[in-house]
Amino acid sequence: MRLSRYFLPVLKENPSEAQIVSHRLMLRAGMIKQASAGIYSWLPLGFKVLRKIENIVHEEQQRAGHIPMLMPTLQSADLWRESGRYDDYGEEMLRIKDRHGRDMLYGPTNEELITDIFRSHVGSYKDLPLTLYHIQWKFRDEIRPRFGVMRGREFFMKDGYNFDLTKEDALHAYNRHLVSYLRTYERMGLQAIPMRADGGPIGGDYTHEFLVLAETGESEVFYDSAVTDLTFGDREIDYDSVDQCAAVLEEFTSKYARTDETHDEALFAEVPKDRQRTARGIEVGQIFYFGTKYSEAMGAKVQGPDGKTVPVHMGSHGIGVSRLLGAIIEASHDDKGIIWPEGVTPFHAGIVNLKQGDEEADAACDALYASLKALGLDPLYDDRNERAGGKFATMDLLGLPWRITVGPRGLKNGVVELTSRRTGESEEMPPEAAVQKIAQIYAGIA
Ligand code: 5CA
Repeated sequence: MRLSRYFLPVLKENPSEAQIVSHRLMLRAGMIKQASAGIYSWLPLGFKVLRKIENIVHEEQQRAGHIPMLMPTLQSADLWRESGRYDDYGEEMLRIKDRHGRDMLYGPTNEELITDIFRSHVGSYKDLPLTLYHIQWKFRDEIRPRFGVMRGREFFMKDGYNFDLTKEDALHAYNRHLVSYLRTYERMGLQAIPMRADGGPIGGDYTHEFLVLAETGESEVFYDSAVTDLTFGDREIDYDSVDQCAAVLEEFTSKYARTDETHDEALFAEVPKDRQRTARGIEVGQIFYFGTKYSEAMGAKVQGPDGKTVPVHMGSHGIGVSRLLGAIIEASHDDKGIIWPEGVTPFHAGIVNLKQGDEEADAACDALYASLKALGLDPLYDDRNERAGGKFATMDLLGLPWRITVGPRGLKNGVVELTSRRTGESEEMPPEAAVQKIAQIYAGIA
C-alpha cells in the first residue's frame, strides 16, 4: 500500500478520552473511531490487525479439530427462557422487540443457540465428540465501557462449544482448548497465563481464564512467578491424545495462578515467598466445563452405546478477539508508539523515502516495493512529500516491525538502511539483501 493512497487518519495530539496507552495509540494510529460508547468503527489499519488475529484464531481452532460455522448476532428470547438465563442475565443483555412484538436480544454469548442446533440434528453418541465454534460480534451492555476495545459493549469474540458423551471426554475437550489457546496467544507474541477463575453467568465451577500481565489490566491476579517461565514453543502435539493434552494442562496449571475471584490466601502462602506475585492482568480468553447445565435444561440428549438416552456434557471456550488488539499493544509499545509482533503486524515492513521526487530514490523505492510484493509480502510505502522526521515518527507510531529507509546518500553506495522497530538497531545493506532478510524473517512465522 502506498501511504498517499491509503486511509490513515493519524492524530497528532493525544486524545483526551483515552486513559490507557493501547486506547491512545489505537486512536492516534487511526485504527479505530468511536461510534458511540463502547462501540467502534474499525478503520482500515485496525481492521487489518483484527483480521490477522481472527485468522490465527481460525487456524489454531481448526488445527485442534474444531469446526467453524457462523451464528447470527440477533437471537430469539425464547431459547434463553428455556435455559432460564433470560431473566438471570440482567441489564448486560440488550433486549429488542421486533415489529411483531417478539422479544429478541443481541447475543452476549451463544450457549443456547448452539444447544438448539445440536438437539435438532444430533441424536447418537456416534456423532460425538463434536466441537463447533464461530467468531462473531457480541453485545454486552457493560455498565462502564472503557479502555477502547478492551471493554467494549460491542466486541468480537471467538466462542466454541464442545459436546461429549461423558465427563471424561468433555474434560479432554477442555484440555485440548487449553493447549490450542497457548499456541494461539504465543503466535500473537503474547504470554497469556491460564489461571483458575470463576464461572460467572456462563456457569460451571471448572474454568480457567487466560491473562496477559499488564499494569492496566482490570483483573487482580496472584501467582507463582515460576509460571512466567513456561512457554509452549513449537512443540508438536496430537490433539486427539488424551495424555498429551492432559500433560500440557498439568504443566501449565499446577503452579499457583488465580484471579481474585478464586484466590486462596492459605494456598498462596505455600508458594515460596520470593516467588509470590500480585499483579494485574488482561483477560484475553476463558474456558469452561459446565457439564449438563444447558443440555438438561434444553433437552440436548444422545443415545449412548448401551441404548440409554443421556444429556451431553458440554463446555464453552471464548477468546476476546477485538480485546486482543488492546492487550497486544499494552504488552508491546514504547513512548514512540506501537511495536507489533511479526505474527499480527498490519504491514510486514515500511518503506521510507527520504527524498520524494528524487528520481533515483523514487525508483529504488518502487523497486523495493515491487520485490516485497512479488514475494507475497505486504509493505507500506510512505511516498508522501513529508520531511524525514515526520515520516519516521509516523512509522514509529504505526509500529511496523521493520523499516527500510531509502535516501540519495545511501543509494550512491548501493545501500539502504534496515531498522528493527523493537531494538532500534539499523544495518546498511543492498536493497535486495534487505528484501531477502525480511522474507526470511516472515518465512519463520507460522
Ligand atoms: N461463552 C463463554 C465462552 S465462549 C463466554 O462468553 N466467555 S467470556 O464471558 O469469558 O467471554 C470470552 C472472552 O471475551 C473474555 O475472556 C474476554 O477476553 C472477551 N470479552 C468479554 N467481555 C468483553 C468486553 N466487554 N469487551 C471486549 N472483550 C470482552
